[in-house]
Amino acid sequence: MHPLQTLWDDVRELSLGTTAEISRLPSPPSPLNFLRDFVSANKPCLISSALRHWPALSNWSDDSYLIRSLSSHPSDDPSLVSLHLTPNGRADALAPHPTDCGSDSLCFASAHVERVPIGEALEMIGRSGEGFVAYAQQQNDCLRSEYSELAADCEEDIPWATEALGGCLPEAVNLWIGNQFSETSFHKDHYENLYAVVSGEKHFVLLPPTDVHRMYIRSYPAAHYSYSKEDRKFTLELDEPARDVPWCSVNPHPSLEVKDSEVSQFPMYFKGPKPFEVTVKAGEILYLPSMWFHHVRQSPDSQGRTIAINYWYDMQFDIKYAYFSFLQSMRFVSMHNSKSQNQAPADEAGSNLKDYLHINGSIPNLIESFEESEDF
Ligand SMILES: O=C(O)CCC(=O)C(=O)O
Repeated sequence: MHPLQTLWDDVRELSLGTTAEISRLPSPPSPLNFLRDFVSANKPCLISSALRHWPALSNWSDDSYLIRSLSSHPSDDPSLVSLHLTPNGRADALAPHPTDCGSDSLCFASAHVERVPIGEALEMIGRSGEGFVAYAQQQNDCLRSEYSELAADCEEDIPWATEALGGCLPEAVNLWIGNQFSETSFHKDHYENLYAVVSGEKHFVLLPPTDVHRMYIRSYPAAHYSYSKEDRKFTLELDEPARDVPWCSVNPHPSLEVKDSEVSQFPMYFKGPKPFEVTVKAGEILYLPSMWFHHVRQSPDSQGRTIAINYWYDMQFDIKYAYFSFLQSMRFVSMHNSKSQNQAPADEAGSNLKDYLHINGSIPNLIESFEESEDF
């Protein structure tokens, strides 16, 4: 067996479990248990009955409450919230390259972002699917800035997590308001994430940092959508100056038409150990450990909406971080000249599993190269 496959199996057998399930706790853990069993082990868990006391759980299903609260800004201007618009609900995700139309090259596409009053944002989210998809979110501590008038309806931190993580308040607290049309592509963050769902459900697919090679991280040219309200049209343009973004190539939910081709392009993902899957319901918190890869979809509540808050705490840049970074910096270059687009040769992290993993009987000749890889 290839050493990488041994690693994937070992972490499951020794720590994470061999099913696609993560640990479930019926109520919040003590800080000590949380630190010992989950943070130190870099292991996710789902905590039920975690937000019972939050007024947000009842208040935020009422649009007029949200609009009233966010219009009572101390200045005369109503506060504006960041609304991310895309043609298909996939922001910060791979999309067909805007100019290289003849091939199947891809780019990394960011959303068109507008700052609008909350009433308009809610209306646009409700109309998602009519030629655009709207997702109210901004990963810049937006609960404590754009939505500060709502902050009293939840907690400024998750107390048992704050204590376990060293006593400092979260670095950022972000609010996400969307529905089933928006999804978040596979990526990882350098934060300990306490992800609290207020309404609707979030569906996570998770992979541990040890499985980094299964994500086929490659460099893609950065691009951004612009949306014209008059024409109701999106255009996708490459960023200027040009820059590349290293991003995960795998979509865990390919449509039936492309499934076979995705499986053959990304066999280490589709044929390796099952990823962990968890649905987080209103009132629950997911502990998503630092450096874990996550892909997120959502289902709305009866009002047609999904609302969540993530608390990003500083992670420890400790020995685990050093090991994970080292692992990510290992690039495997096949001797066979596998054809792969958008990719520097050193990035050919197993576009063809047979080239270097023991799946079909033998491990052919390999060159293993250790190269600096960009953070993402
Ligand atoms: O809820 C989402 O759409 C994405 C959440 C996420 O990526 C995060 O909390 O890091």
